[in-house]
Amino acid sequence: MGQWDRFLAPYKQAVDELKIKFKGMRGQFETENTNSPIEFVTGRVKPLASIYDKTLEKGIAFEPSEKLAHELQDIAGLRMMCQFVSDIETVVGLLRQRNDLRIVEEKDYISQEKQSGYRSYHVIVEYPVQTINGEQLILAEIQIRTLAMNFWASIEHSLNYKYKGIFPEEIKLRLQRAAEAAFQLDEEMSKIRDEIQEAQAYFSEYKESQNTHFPTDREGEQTNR
Ligand code: 0O2
Ligand code: 0O2
Repeated sequence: MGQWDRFLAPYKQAVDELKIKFKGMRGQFETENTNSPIEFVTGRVKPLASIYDKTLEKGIAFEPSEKLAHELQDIAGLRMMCQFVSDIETVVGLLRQRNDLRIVEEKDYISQEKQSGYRSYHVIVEYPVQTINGEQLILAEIQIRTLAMNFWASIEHSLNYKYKGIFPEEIKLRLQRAAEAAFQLDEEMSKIRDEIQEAQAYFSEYKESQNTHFPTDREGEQTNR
């Protein structure tokens, strides 16, 4: 096993474990028939090429080290997507009350969006991973954002690759305007939140009732006789 594989292994474990735990939170809301503030969860270990780019940016050596682990807080990255802006606060509250991780920093790019137009709430956590060599504390970055913020960020991220971070002025302006439009969409949706959630609860009840009316295999056999 290479030294990078060995270095990144606990990060992979942290991402896998946290992804299961956060998806579990969504499941718990569903079991209780309560609208979940979490729509979906994704996670990734930062690819080596991106780690390399970040080390160049930060002027640190590209080698597995304590310094790298300390300076790059998003080698383990989780993303939690929400339907409504107010869900983000609920999710952050849920994170604050967990005792399997420790929050080391919070960055609010929602009330203070980035110059690019980027909006998201970032929580940096320290998460203990159990390994065969004992416990290892891993830093992970959890990005919490609405579906609209996520849509904007993924589009902008792809364009960033194309233009290598140097956008033509017109594209930059359009992206800033698109970010505002996405935020307007979030605001409008928030205003009819109760209406939307009532409809969603009605729809999931309807789906459940449809499921319970499907004949089981055994019933199917009987009716075919
Ligand atoms: P389902 O049944 O599709 O909802 P892995 O491939 O093992 O690393 P995972 O979770 O499969 O892990 O992949 P990833 O990329 O971390 O997470 C993707 C999950 O996010 C998938 O769900 C996607 O369906 C879900 N997803 C992506 N975009 C959206 C979206 O716009 N809305 C919703 N509701 N879900 C989205 P799952 O967990 O595979 O299950
Ligand atoms: P990737 O490919 O997502 O991993 P840092 O640069 O991390 O040491 P900083 O600047 O305080 O320190 O980090 P920040 O801005 O809190 O978080 C960085 C991450 O947030 C980025 O990771 C992106 O995922 C996301 N992000 C921040 N600004 C933007 C933006 O303008 N557009 C988009 N699409 N995403 C953004 P990486 O490593 O840059 O990229």
